[in-house]
Amino acid sequence: MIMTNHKAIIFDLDGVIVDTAKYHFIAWQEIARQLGINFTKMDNELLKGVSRVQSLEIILELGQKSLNQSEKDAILEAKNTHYLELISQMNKDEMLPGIKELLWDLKQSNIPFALGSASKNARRILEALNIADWFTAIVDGNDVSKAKPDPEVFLTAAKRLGKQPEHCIVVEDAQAGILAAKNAGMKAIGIGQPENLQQADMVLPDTKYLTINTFNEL
Ligand code: B16
Ligand code: MG
Repeated sequence: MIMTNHKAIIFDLDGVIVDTAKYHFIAWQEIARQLGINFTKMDNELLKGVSRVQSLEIILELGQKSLNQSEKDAILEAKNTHYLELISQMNKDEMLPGIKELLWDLKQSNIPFALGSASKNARRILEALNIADWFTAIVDGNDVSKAKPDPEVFLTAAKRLGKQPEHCIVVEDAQAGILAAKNAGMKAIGIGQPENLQQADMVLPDTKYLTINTFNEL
């Protein structure tokens, strides 16, 4: 099926293109251990799509701890240094199922796509995966001041793509991201369990079910 060519796709990074959540978890768990806070894999779900600063606030709240700003800054730096060490070995084999083929198909069909991620490390990750230059635009945590569910990240991506929001389809794995897409006036495809992604226009359990034809169904 050939798709109408005015559409554009905006991809979230963690949980859609690659599973960086497992590395965030290892780095945050080490921080939590040092702070004497119990931090489980289930707690880690709360951090998906959430900024680094906000993630620390959530962990401190879980442990009912308060820190001053310079202590928080030191922790944020330590967490990111550890995270960067962990992802330094990342390569294209870590892309989630079907994603590389999908991005390639979009590229071959001249359907533009952008990244819309909360991560300040997004560009580095796309470069490690060798796909950074496939994206028409990369909008990440360095470009925006308001976190998802605010629509800023996706509206900025639409602007850089030169597309109206109603012509953009967002692919997201986090509830805050789906809400951000809807707040931007865009269509949203959720990856994961429907109960966590209720506002999505379509939910798929896994990236392997996402193909170029999926975008025609919306
Ligand atoms: P960084 P996404 C998000 O990526 C992650 O889901 C979230 O867990 C992380 O805290 C956030 O990026 C910030 O990452 O510390 O690298 O700036 O899902 O928006 O692509
Ligand atoms: Mg995500």
